[in-house]
Amino acid sequence: MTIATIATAPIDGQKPGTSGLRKKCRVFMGEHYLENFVQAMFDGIGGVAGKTLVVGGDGRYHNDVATQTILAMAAANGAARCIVGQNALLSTPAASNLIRTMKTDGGVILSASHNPGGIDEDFGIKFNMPNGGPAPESVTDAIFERTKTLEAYHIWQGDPVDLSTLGVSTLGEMQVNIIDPVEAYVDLMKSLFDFPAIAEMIKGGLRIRFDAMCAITGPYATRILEDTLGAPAGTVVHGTPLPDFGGMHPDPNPTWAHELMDEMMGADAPGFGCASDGDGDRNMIVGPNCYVSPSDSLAVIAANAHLAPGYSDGLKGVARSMPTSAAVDRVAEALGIDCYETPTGWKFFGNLMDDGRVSLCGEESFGTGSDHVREKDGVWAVLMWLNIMAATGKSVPELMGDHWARFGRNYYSRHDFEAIATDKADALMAELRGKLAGLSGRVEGPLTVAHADDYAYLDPVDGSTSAQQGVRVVFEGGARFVVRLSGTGTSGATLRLYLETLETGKLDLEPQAALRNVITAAHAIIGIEAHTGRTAPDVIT
Ligand code: VG1
Ligand code: CO
Repeated sequence: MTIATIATAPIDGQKPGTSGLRKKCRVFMGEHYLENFVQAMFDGIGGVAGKTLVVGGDGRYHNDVATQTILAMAAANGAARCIVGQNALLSTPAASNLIRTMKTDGGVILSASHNPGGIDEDFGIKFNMPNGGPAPESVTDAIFERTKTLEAYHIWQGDPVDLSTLGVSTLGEMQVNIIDPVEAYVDLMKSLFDFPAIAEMIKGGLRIRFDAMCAITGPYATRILEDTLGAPAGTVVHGTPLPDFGGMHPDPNPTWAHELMDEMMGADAPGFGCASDGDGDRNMIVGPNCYVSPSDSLAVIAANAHLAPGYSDGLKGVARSMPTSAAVDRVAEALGIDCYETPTGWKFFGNLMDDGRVSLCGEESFGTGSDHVREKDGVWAVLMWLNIMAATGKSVPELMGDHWARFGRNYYSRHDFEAIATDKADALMAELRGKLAGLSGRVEGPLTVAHADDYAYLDPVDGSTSAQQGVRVVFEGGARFVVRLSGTGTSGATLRLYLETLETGKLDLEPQAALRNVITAAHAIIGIEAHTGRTAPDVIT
């Protein structure tokens, strides 16, 4: 039972992307691979000697084994203490909460989020800072640089930790606390939302369906909706986290949460439907026959958050990622609060929240959250919607109808073209960037390009910059499209095309129909077919 220092060689390609390092599970299982990255991570954050870390993940295949490796390496690198969710489980927002409230030095979260799990699917790891949020680029760059020079790693060699039993034990000199992964999170939710009012609404007959997609939110949603708020057993479906997510693709959108969608669009639909992703930070909200786009969900929450006790003083400000629709901008304007635009990825919101500039953030990719943690939060969004429904007495379709009547409707859709050869995707982006300057004035059907650029962000808090965050083409009148390549995929490239147009008159169009001219113009300008051979997207949200 000793600390071993194991010689290793740098491994290529360990560059963390939008949300940490994501690779095929078998890559992580390769000799020294995880160990190399974890050592680079510890070194990149300035060492872990004397530090306290939170460790946990979404329960996907390899989660438990990887947790043991991380604990053994934390012990060998001199960490004072690790706080670990029982059975190595922690949703991403729950981990963020523990990192913050237990005043730790950060945490290691194991997840590939909404990507499928299993030995032949995806695995991932990321470091979160003491504020509970994902590491900024300066830190992930330092980690990446370290992976290139690493020659050895340190690991405690001894019996593994019993992850299933709550309590305190030791690994070498390091203390290990196994805690209930759900409890502190439930307390946090109780402090923000009107649980008695929601319970009353459920007692009054509101039927809820929560699809946990065999991923991490099952235990959280069951404890909150069924055990605490009194919803009947069976409200939460696919509620047990499984290593392969039961074969489901745990991405809460109409394509992958099709069972929920079928039920919600059916004759006997419950009054409220919702789903969350692999690691519990995403959400989808659906009413009976009424799909709520994530951009609209953010806007509705912005307009109504003051109805929840935790937000009764109003919002400090709001922020959305650049490709997210401007629906929330219109609400912010009406409320007289600031609205920030940031690049894709939750890490950009952290500085704004820490600086007290915003309390609500959201992305078009089914991510919504607030400054209660520093991650997006799926169960939080569900409870926020339920709180708004309880406070207003209105259904999801009524809330949407009222919202559009007041603010107009930003018709919105995202088209994903998946598994494109990386060189083709890069060539497409390079050609598009090359012609941006000449696009102004170009006419495509009824649309005329007003301006086009490659989005660059200047962080107003720390002055850091991030370039090449997505090409945007804006038409006269305000319709627009945005194109960028995904930073979270593990095979080939995924091209994301984001489409938006504002309507103040016609509020009940089918979104794809409302966006037809923008879609046609986008294809003509980008040349998606010429570059990739693709004419239609793989996933539409
Ligand atoms: C996607 C989404 C982005 C989100 C990221 C992480 O990134 O578009 O909005 O922040 O996933 O979400 P990309 O680079 O593939 O477009 V999750 O639920 O990993 O934490
Ligand atoms: Co996620």
